[in-house]
Amino acid sequence: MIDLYGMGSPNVLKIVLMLEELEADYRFHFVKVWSGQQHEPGFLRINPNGKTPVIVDPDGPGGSLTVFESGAILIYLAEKSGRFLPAAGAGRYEALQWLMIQLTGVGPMFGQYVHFTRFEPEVSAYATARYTSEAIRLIDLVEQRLSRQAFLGGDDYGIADIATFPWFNNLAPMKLPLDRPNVARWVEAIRARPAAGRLAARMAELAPIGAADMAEATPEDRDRMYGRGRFARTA
Ligand SMILES: N[C@@H](CCC(=O)N[C@@H](CS)C(=O)NCC(=O)O)C(=O)O
Repeated sequence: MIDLYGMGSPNVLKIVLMLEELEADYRFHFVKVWSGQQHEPGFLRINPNGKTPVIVDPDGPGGSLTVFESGAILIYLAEKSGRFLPAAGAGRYEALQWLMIQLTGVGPMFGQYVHFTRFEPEVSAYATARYTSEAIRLIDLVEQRLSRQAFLGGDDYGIADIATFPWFNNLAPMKLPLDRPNVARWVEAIRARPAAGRLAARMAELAPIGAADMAEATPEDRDRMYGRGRFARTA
């Protein structure tokens, strides 16, 4: 059975969706990131970067395998199962480049957008405008891609879609534009998948645990998460 260490964020939910698509046997271990559990020695042994998600697969190549970074985990699970990523050829790189757009663009930029519009809206009008523009630019990029292809990776649903869906499934609560017809068609197609139904059930379980972790965070916990106060570094 695979052990998944995570919380309720899109980076973790993409792994939940993948495991559900694979109908894999897995156990979810909630990591209280607001309380700082990701900085404890036991967690740092499985991810020195101190972030979720991490998986531990007892049935990896040559024995137990630990994988961190959501993109690496998706590629590992796709290669192990032989599903959701072409094994070779141009289609593999087409899918991987759209996976990279999620990992380097959608994830970090939407993350900053949420930080400056929801968590710390009053600190910087410049940052708010910058990340709002970048989030909308990325939505338009995905819209353009999906106007030509059924799925992000190409003709078939795969790990680029699985990685990107958890952010795009949340455009309404993030107050980002919903009037992109191809994005809307693609989101609905993924929502209709049985694995996405199981993901939604898992999200409903995780939401109150995550909300309680956040509510219990001390001012010091928040400073550590945001790298400010006594955690601020200077170059
Ligand atoms: N590039 C990493 C990002 C991981 C990441 O930012 N994880 C967040 C949750 S979405 C986390 O664990 N944050 C805790 C922290 O930053 O201390 C991935 O794709 O796995």
